[in-house]
Amino acid sequence: MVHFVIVGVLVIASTLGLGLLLTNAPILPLMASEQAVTVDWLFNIHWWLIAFFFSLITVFILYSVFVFRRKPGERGDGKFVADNHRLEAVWTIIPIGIVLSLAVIGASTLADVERRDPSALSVDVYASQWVWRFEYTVEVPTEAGESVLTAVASDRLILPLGQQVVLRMRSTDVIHSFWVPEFRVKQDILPGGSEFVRELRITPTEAGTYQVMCAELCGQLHYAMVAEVQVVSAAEFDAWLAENAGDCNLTDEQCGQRWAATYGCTACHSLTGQSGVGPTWLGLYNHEVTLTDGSVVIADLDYLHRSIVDPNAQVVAGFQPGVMPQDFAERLTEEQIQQIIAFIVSLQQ
Ligand code: HEC
Ligand SMILES: [Cu+2]
Repeated sequence: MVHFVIVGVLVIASTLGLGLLLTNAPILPLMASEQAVTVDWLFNIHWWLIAFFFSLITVFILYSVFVFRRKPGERGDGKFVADNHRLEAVWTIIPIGIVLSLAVIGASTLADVERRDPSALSVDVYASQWVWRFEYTVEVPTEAGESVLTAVASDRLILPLGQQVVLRMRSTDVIHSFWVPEFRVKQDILPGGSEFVRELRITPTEAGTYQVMCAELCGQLHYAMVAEVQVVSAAEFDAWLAENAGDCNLTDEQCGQRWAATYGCTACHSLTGQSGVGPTWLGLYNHEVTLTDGSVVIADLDYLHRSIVDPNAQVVAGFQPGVMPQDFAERLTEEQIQQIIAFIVSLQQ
């Protein structure tokens, strides 16, 4: 009997020590969303269960090894116990209870993380090998007093503090996965066109700069599929959106430069002469380009236009078809395409 009391006390003490150590260890990154609070709460429940079972097993083993070791002069084997139905019932019922409780807690946590706020801000997310693109829909008032919807594209994800955002995510090629560790939640993004949208809800609670990374192995440059996430105040967010919405009032070249950045072109195309995922744009215009079939063409305005709206029609030698996103014909207006071309033309050596 006294053995059970000692073992019980040791198990409790070890569980408390280990549990406090694990739940307070600086293992997880900053908690930066409402959803993270729920996720970390569930995570801590698991730490406590782990601490308890680890203690239960190790304390029993170590206690037996030391206290019940064979002493000098002792002989024979230990007692053989078989068919202890009471013990078997206990070790069946307790784990079932734990597993069922975890199922209930898990389901309620999931419901909490997916809770919908009807006024959530909607952002379209396009994942491609190996860039992220984010599109906001903004209502812009017209001179006639009405308003039209325009899209604001960005290669960074800008989010307002304290408001729920629903990310509506599509992949243009293979499976990707949206993951910002500080927000805790993660969602796979599947190809299948605009009919196949995956949603993820996040309510940022800490202003700051984070990084979204792709959490699904998606090809050669998977590791480089990252983008900046900025959580700013609601006022800063509105100002940023207003600044980027509406018409571009700059020269064609400057507007083109802006679209090339916000639509993620420059993530793959360098302006400095170095090849990246795609060929450099420096000195491209009116120069010879060798294609994969060995033919040589001049990169005139027609060629540039075709390369943007139908990238697989003529593939540059040394590069893979299907790497450049195929949806720019739908995502960009003809005016934006012309402005990007004006920008490419301006990049002479
Ligand atoms: C994920 C990487 C990626 C992104 C993003 C991307 N491209 Fe490309 N692009 C490529 C690759 C790879 C090629 C070469 C293969 C081919 O011709 O399709 C290419 C080829 C081109 C070419 C022909 C270049 C040459 O040397 O002949 C043009 C022009 C071009 N892209 C424009 C754009 C524009 C404009 C955007 C943004 C609206 C863009 N690309 C976004 C990867 C990308
Ligand atoms: Cu990816």
